[in-house]
Amino acid sequence: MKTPLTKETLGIGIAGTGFIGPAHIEGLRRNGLRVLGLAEATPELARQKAAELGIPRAYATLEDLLADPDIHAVHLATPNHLHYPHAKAALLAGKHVVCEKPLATSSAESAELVRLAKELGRANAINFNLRMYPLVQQARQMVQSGELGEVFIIQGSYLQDWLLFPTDWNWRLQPELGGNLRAVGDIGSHWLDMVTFITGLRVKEVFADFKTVHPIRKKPAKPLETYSGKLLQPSDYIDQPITTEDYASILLHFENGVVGVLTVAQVCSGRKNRLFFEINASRSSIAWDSERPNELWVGHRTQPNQILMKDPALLCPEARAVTSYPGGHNEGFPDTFKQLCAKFYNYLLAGDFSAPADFPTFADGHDEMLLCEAIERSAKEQRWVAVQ
Ligand code: NAI
Ligand code: SOE
Repeated sequence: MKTPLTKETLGIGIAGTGFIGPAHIEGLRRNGLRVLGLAEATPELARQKAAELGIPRAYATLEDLLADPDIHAVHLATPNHLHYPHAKAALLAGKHVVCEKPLATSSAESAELVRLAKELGRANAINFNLRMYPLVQQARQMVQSGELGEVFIIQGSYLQDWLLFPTDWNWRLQPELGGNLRAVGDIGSHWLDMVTFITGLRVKEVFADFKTVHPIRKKPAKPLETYSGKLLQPSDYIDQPITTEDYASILLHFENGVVGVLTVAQVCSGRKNRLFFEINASRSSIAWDSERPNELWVGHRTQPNQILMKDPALLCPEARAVTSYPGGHNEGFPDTFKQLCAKFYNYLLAGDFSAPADFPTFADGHDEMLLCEAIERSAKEQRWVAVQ
């Protein structure tokens, strides 16, 4: 009989340590979990990053990482086009997998990963980490307990400014690396996952309108990590035609006759990384802004509106479970990684993968792919498209 894994014996590997890989590492370490090794784009970079991040093993390739029997779980924080081949290889090597979003670049691929994980009995998560904000969990409880009444409208936006200038560049702008959808796949996916998580309502059909504000961008001659473009000089750029959307507005029909609208854009000066949702229901409304994540607005018609500040003493048990600090001690983006890692590894170490997961799984990643494909088709054909 195999000895069950414990926190002490569990070894974790990570592929990709650019912008977000280190947030995974930090989230793992804050849970007392052991990050044993990493793989990078090249063996030299792996050695350099392992030294910088204090990780004992640097592998020459992902295959080497997967061949290490001391590694039981793998985090994939690589560019989007690598998620499917790497997740598949990791599952086939018997590893549990936490994959960055999007899960794949097509629903055929994401469906295969869901099937493989199930057949091979491996724990799996997609990093829709924003679910783990305490006040997002609180919003879910408020909607699903019926406290707000019957939901009518779900609206909001996800806006950023880091791709505002035509000289702003990242691999996400290249469909062969980032996928056919850009703003929608990169950040709209977080919003869609969040509102479906909060309300429990699936999107039935969509009508999308896209715009590419910069049909030609200036691409730097050498690759760069996310958000590091601001450090470049305006020399050594080449003209690159852009086929993916800088902006999208999407009309949404949810189950139960609930309607909604989402706007996403990566060219909105001053909006650094602002996910905003508002849910209007028959008794009250709620709204939340990821740039002020410790405040939940509650709107009323017949009494003054309220701001609920994050304070575990005032939160429901689900929200309290993802809160590490008392009221007034603000929690933010890195804490969502800590909380997602806590939930995933508690589940993994408990060992019963038939139990329902309390974190986003590959199945959620697959749902998101189906939704994104409907959005892409709708924008192309300029009509309502049903989500498969
Ligand atoms: P990045 O470009 O900053 O980092 C990617 C890293 O992957 C780089 O270090 C690169 O050298 C490495 N890499 C490339 N090819 C590799 C290979 N074959 N094997 C191993 N490593 C390889 O990109 P960033 O922003 O960190 O994004 C990575 C992924 O994380 C994306 O899928 C993105 O959508 C997702 N992401 C999710 C966030 C969230 O909040 N959930 C936040 C930021 C990114
Ligand atoms: C870049 O747009 C990005 O880092 C996304 O890739 C993340 O998923 C989001 O959390 C923040 O913005």
